Amino acid sequence: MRHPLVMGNWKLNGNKAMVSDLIKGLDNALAGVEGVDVAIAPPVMYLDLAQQLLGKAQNKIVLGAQNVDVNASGAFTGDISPEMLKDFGATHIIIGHSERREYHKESDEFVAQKFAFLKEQGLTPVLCIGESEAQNEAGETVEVCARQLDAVIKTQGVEALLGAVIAYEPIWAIGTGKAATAEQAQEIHAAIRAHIASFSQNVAEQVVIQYGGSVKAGNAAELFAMPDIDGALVGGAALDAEGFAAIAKAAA
Ligand code: G2H
Repeated sequence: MRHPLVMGNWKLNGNKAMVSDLIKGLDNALAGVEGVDVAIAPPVMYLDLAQQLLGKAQNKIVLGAQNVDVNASGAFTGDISPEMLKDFGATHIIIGHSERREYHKESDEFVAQKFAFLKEQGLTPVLCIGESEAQNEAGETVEVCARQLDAVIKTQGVEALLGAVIAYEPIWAIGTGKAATAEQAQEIHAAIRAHIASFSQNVAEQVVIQYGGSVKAGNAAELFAMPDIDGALVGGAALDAEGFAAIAKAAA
């Protein structure tokens, strides 16, 4: 039985006061919510503060981050290693987000290297995949997702996906307010799972596949009612404690 994961991707937002308010507010709003794993990925600058606040929280909120480098240390200006993330208690690390693929020209192969490095370091990759609007309109959605997954599967074996998280995020739905319908998302999630099952039925059944892209309290329940949607990666709506907690409750 897969356990849903609702993770907040705060992107490039926040300051010390906001991090503090949001974590405390979320902790209050999550009282009594069970049956769902909840995680947050603040900007890396605030991991220290977040770790301290989560240490005092009543509810279990997993700490994550939004990116990692492929190097452990050395002359790599501006980069952050898995060891550094571990040092601040971050365990769930988002990689391959479409914003990084687009703005930082990250390739499938580079993202797969990050995946391997996180696994090697005992961290949980949250691997984002998803198609652009043009690819969607050309009917290439499943092919694009399969290619992005295959960069990991064909170099590390399908078992590498065990314990990792996949986030299916159609790019046309990200931050646009235009979420995929629950039926559209389910169809693609099922196809992604079928692709993984073509390598291993066991891995396909176990791997958590989140949906991401304009998830909010108002559309979360219908998405989570779908058999192949195991929670969500939430951007904009994760910046409001009550709203994000409502999404987590819908997955519980
Ligand atoms: C997709 C998502 C979080 P939003 O990027 O990863 O953001 O919920 O704002 O569409």
